[in-house]
Amino acid sequence: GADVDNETLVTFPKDFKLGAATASYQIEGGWNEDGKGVNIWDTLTHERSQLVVDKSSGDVADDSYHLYMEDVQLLKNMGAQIYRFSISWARILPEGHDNKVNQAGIDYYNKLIDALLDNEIEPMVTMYHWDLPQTLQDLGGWPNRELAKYSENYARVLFKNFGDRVKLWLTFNEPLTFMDAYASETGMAPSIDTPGIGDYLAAHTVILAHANIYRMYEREFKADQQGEVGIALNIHWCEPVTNSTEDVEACERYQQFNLGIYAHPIFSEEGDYPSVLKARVDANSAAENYTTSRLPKFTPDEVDFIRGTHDFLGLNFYTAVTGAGGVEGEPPSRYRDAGAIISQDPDWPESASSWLRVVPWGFRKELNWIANEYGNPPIFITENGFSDYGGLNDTDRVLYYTEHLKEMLKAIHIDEVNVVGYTAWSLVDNFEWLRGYTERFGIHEVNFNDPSRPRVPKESAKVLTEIFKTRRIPERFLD
Ligand code: PNW
Repeated sequence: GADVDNETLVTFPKDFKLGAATASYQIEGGWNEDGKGVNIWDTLTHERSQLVVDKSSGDVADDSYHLYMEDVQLLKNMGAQIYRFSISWARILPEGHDNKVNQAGIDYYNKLIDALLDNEIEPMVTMYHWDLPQTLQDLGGWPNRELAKYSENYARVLFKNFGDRVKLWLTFNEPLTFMDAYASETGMAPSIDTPGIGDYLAAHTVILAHANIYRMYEREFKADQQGEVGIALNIHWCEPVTNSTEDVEACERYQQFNLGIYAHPIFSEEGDYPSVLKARVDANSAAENYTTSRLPKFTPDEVDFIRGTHDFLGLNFYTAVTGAGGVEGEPPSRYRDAGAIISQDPDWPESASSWLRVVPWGFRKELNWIANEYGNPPIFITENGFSDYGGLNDTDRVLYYTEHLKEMLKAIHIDEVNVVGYTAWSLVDNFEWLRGYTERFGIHEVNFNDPSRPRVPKESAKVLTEIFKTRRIPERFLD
């Protein structure tokens, strides 16, 4: 590692970008206003509301469709340099296809982008944060490969309309999470129960879609617009339960099955799915009497086309798991295919979310794993955050942020991992998917019973403001 002084170690590099993140369905509301089409989260919350713990929806959410200037003001108050938000596909293309563009949707995002730039806040746009137009779900959703083409057509509309001002793009948010929407009938939208098959098909289409979008930008826009295109991937650090070869290899497989499934085709030098993924799914498929492997394959031309389609890697990091060698889970399933027994250490501090325990040192380890595996690409931390049940005095969240930022700074300064930016999840309390409004990730509190949806800074917003403005970790949070 590099030799660094104590002051440097707690200071953000000069060009490092700091800000906050949200997603369209979680904050916008305006679900049927001004020509927006229906998406799969509208459908799930309206027709299968029992899947959402408090039976709520994003029909109004934070009402950011009307109150976006308040969000911009919060960012401005914090001294944020960057705002990561997503675009609602069905607000731009109500029927999913590019034959009909909804001008009101274009106008909305133009107003938001212009307001951000007026306040010197850089927009970072996620093209897809889980809200697929229902018309495309009716064609099968992500397991249908045609969506790789439709995604490219949607992205072209975004580049044409916003690319003059938006220079940072993420094609997809957390494909790992939404592939699982095809692996259970009680999961996220569209909540379809085809484990070990539909989930791999969805992943396959999304990787092709990402590559199509990246290559189309290169061909049609890059020379002119000079932007950068990445993808936001999520992963938990996996800590082996013992240092036995079995447990260490189980965690390595966990990384390859959960991060490598997307990152290896795009970011590795050789491209394609990780060899361990192909070998295990092919072998399990044969043992389960399938004639064809449940994992679709890329042709050699596709491997070449996909490899290298990145300007940076977006990383959503929240927590860690423990991993042990062994096979668990029903056949067929991705969990069984991975052959790792995953748990969490009960000593790690909890949050309001069942899956999220606080393991800041896992962040540094994960960053190092990625840097080693993929040749130290620029990494932008697109999400990192903590859930509680609400309240302004969020000391656990303050600790979460300061500890994670300290670990990230060690990765940057000591380990020389190329981390270039960070957006906290989330700017405001919002619709937390199947957890509705019961779990809160916001650094600003929102009262969802008040029609004017007032936003109030929590203690965490105040500490992050201090960090954004001083560009270092305050003395009182150092050990
Ligand atoms: C991410 N898990 O989702 C999403 O990108 C956000 O929209 C979401 O609000 C945020 O993290 C908090 O949940 C995740 O179960 C959902 O491991 C679930 C998991 C991870 C991330």
